[in-house]
Amino acid sequence: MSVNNNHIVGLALLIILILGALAFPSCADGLSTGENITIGLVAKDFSFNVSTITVPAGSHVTVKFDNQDSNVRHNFAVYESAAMKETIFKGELISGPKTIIYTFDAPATPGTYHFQCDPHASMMKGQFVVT
Ligand SMILES: [Cu+2]
Repeated sequence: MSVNNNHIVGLALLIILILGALAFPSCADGLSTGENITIGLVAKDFSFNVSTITVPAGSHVTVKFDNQDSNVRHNFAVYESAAMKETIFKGELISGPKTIIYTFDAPATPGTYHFQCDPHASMMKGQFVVT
């Protein structure tokens, strides 16, 4: 009795390819190969819960933003610096208490950028570090 080994090997390779595709889904835009990063960010009493956010260059960033201030509009926005000459991401303002999911791609160039809440930039700000 003979077993078709080539068929078994082919099937095993196919399974490996499928598992690989599931483990490393392609990015939505189909262009970047950046990894996915999820960050939890809380706004409370006109303050963010973190002062530094660090992400890999070119990563797909998901920010789960939790605005806990009742009837206060906050957002999360990233700029090249506090001068705000270049906008990297500008999240929609939401009035608390509410959560929202923001998604954007981190800059491809490593460096120290700036994040803030636009209406309260003097109080709600930090470093957005790209490595
Ligand atoms: Cu704010």
